[in-house]
Amino acid sequence: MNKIYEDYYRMDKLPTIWCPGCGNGIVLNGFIEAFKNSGLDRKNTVIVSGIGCSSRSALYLDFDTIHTTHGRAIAFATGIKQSRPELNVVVLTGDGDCSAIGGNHLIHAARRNIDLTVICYNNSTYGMTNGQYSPTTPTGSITATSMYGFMESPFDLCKLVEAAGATYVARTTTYLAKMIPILVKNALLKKGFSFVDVIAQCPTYFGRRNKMSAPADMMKWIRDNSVNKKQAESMSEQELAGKFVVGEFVNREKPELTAEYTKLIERLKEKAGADLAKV
Ligand SMILES: Cc1ncc(C[n+]2csc(CCOP(=O)(O)OP(=O)(O)O)c2C)c(N)n1
Repeated sequence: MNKIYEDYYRMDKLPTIWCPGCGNGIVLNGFIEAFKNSGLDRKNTVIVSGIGCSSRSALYLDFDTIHTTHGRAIAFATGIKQSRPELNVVVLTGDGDCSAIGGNHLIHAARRNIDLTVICYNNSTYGMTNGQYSPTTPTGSITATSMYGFMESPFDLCKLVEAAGATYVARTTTYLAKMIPILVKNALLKKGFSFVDVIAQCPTYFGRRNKMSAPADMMKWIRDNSVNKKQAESMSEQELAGKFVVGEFVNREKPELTAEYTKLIERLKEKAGADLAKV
């Protein structure tokens, strides 16, 4: 194993539970590379995850980590950041974890613009529980809970968090693995709510049901259905249906919640001091 990864993995926890050909390792290695390049201090960083195959990532990382309950990773992360604003708080989560059961935490964390970095391992399914559909499952997909094809429309998580107020929003895929460390590093260094959606393959529970049982078939499917932000601008809504638009969508400045809260505390302390001086 490459030395950079060895430094960041809890080697005694390997091998992972992930199936051969799963995309999660690509996302996690991308995070490690991003973290190393960011210059952030591991000692001031907390990794938070929920429940799911992807959420197992927290267990494998040699950081201060907290593996919480399904859907509540962002809620725990919000509490950690509010009480210790000096920490870098990173959430590693699945599409089910952060946009189904945890969907409300996701939109409100983005609305509050609290300084978290959320990385969504978006494999379009509930991998850990054997492949039920999730809010990001493409329309028409066969899953354990849509045997005749998924009839609903998926969330575009990037558009969702952008509309809710996030300050950094980007998407890439495991096929475009080299983009992961670049976008995640930007997200880590951004003050505010940052979200990186990484489209990943689940050959075992999604691919097998959708005529892509080989991991390489899923990677080709991801490649063939990805369009970059620039190309997407000249495509119609119909042409974009079922496509993964990749790129950096939002990088803006807005007041960040914990910084504003700290300022309020300072103001109130000053006021209390001034009031006391009058007595
Ligand atoms: C409150 C609660 N509801 C349901 C579950 C069962 N459960 C465990 S993981 C999971 C879905 C995981 O899907 P996702 O977050 O997309 O992660 P993946 O396994 O695909 O990486 C579910 C429904 C649970 N553990 N707790």
